[in-house]
Amino acid sequence: MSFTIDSARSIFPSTLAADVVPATIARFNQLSAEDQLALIWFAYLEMGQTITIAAPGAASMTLAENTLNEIQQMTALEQTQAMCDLANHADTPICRTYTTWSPNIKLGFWYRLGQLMEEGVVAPIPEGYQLSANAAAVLQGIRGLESGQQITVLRNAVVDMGFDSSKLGSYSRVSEPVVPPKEMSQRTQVNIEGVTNSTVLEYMNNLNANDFNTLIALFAPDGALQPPFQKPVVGKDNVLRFFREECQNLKLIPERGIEEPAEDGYAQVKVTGKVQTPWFGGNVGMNIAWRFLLNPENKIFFVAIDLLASPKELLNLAR
Ligand code: 45D
Repeated sequence: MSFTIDSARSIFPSTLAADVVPATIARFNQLSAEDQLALIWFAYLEMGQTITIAAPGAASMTLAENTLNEIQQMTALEQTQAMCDLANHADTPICRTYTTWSPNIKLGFWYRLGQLMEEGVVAPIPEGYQLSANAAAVLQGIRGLESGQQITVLRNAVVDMGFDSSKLGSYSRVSEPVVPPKEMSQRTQVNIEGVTNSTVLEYMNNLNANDFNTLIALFAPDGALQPPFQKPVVGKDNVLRFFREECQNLKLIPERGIEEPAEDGYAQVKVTGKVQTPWFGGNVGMNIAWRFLLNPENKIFFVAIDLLASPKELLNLAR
């Protein structure tokens, strides 16, 4: 028996991911658009009291600028409608444009809209808006999550909005320019208790250095990467595009791991540790597991990245 991407997905099956995140998103998606916007507004304001979000890079703002200007020209009623349209996945020009954007541009767009709403330049959530009982329950659920899970819920809510990409036909994707890799002298080396596999160590170091060309050479041609709560991204070209569009300036802080042989000369390695996103820097450390399956040539056939259910999972290195 040889591994397939599908069978590779279940290596280290005892890994407990934060399923509360997709469960929360599913409940959120049942709410009316008005409730969704108000709920995110309240969640965002509350979270802002304990964790600070970094201003997005200038590039993502420029790419969303036309749409932001367009919204500012609207009447308050039209502005509210445009935001509800995004939550409703409506077929409008703005929703179509939104769908072409990478996650960081979508987040930057909402970051700016939030500021404009706070300033009263864009229609705010009405003062005294009453969430429905269901929406209040979802918000209460979000309050109980770890900060890494909270920001993942917010990110996924934002990424899901807009017109359905599968109905858009062919379109060109819009993402921030790729930053140059870090100078050799600026690079850091990870140290992972229990792990010496060179491919795994280089994976971490090259991702931390934004050196995506060196990073992608660690993958098998048919290799795949499965981001948290997503289907695998398959094939070197797609994985490289994913790195360039969604993985700039991450900070991976792997802590410990286990390596063991698998069938057919493959090897499986599980690593746990923290990841920081440039949006929140050191303020939020997400608890993460990487589950690698390496082929006999020590290339990455599969790697899954999971957001863990709890800090306790950082110590779970069982098969
Ligand atoms: O609707 O090894 C308002 C991979 C109200 C790569 C609003 C990885 C109305 C490989 C407030 C205006 C990437 C997989 C909205 C590793 C309204 C690899 C605005 C993992 C929407 C390790 C809301 C990386 C706003 C990971 C502005 C796990 C919300 C990265 C903003 C995780 C929310 C990154 C933001 C995460 C959330 C980032 C900025 C979870 C950012 C989250």
